[in-house]
Amino acid sequence: MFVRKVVNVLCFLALASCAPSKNSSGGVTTTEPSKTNGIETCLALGKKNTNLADTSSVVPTLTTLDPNYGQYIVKYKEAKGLTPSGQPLREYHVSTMKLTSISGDLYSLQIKGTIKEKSKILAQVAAESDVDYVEPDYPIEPIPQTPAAIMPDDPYFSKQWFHSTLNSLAAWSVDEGSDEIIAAVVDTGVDYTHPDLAENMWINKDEIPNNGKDDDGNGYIDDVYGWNFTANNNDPRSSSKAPHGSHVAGLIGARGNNHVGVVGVAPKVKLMALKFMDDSGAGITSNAVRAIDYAIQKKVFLINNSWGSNRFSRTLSDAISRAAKAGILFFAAAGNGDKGVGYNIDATPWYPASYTQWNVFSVAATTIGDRLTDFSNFSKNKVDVAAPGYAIYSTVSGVSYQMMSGTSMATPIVAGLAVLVKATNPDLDPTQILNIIRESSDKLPTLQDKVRSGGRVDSYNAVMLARASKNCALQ
Ligand SMILES: [Ca+2]
Ligand SMILES: [Ca+2]
Ligand SMILES: [Ca+2]
Repeated sequence: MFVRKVVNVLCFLALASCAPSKNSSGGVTTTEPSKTNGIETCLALGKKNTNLADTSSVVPTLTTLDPNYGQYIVKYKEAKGLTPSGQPLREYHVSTMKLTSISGDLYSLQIKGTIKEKSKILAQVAAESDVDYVEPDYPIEPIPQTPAAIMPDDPYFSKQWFHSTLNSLAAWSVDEGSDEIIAAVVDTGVDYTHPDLAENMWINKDEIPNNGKDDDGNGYIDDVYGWNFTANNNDPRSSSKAPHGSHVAGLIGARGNNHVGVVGVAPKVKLMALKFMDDSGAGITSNAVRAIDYAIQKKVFLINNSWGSNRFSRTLSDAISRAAKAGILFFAAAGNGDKGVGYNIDATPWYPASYTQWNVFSVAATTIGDRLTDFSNFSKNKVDVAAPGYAIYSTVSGVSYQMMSGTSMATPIVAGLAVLVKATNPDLDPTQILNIIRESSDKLPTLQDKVRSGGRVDSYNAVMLARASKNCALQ
């Protein structure tokens, strides 16, 4: 545990050392156009000019002759009538200079060379008797979209209070997830025909459907959406009696902005349906292990595990180790305690949340008021973060939706967040992704002694930290 902690701290420090504001050229701001120039230009363009007859002259200054640009606008006092490929009126003995007509008296001047050479040329051009002024052809940037501009059209979005706690809208303005990232749902099955899940279901492209053959040679015949390990068939849908897995799947990634239902934490993702608990919700360890091994073999990004037991299993622990070796994240619910009262899993372990492999990331549940729910288990050592887990609205079997509460709901919310982080910066390694989720969580006084990070997850903080970490590779 000590080694794991030290490694994680070091990894995070490596990320934290990246200055988000530093530009990709290594911060040499004297030779690059400043970003503010572009933004000021945008603001200036948005300002209404009430004096249409304004004839105030622009006197060239040191600022407008700024030699840090490659392109300038030259305004002559009168139209020159040159063709677009026209020649400069004076020869400056610089072969890398090009003057082309914009319209009438306006010309575009491109200059290459050192700052010193460019300064000299600009001064010469500006001093020409027929030149009115010279100014940089300032770059203009689009105004960033505000979160409100991308409000999804899913009709039940407003029922999902947790998106406002997670700051989902702002997070999605950075990244919405990716169809390249696979999240395995090891649970009671996933209704892959649900209109809000169908588009985000993983499809086994190596398997030819319904030909009675195991085309990809993984031991499962016609496994297109995943596998049903309880009935040993290729239909891993959840039933209406045990819709738990479909609810979990919708929290990771119900399709967003599709005019239908709800939105998952990652509106774009690929969900793999691995059913190991039957229609009464019962399952056995060996089938959970078969499901985990299926996911490992298909190289998923993460496995969501909203289930557990108070018994340690060597077989299950070894399967988690195989996933760890393959770099697969293993999200585990902290458990719901007994009779509605959560307990410390340091004293009374709950598995798989209590396993100690680096990839086991355990999640407690919070209320709308940002407190730990009464039922949520906790641990300063074994539970990594907290996430919303009370009155959570998501997809269930059939064309249906339901409100559910539990650490089972908090866990896929964090799994969805991991998808957003990975999509924002695909170069992050799995331990860095877990560090980002912990470190970017909103620290809450009531969680300090309950979870390792002391925080409740925040999607926007997490994707911003993931984005800032992109500069790491350049240092
Ligand atoms: Ca197969
Ligand atoms: Ca087949
Ligand atoms: Ca939807």
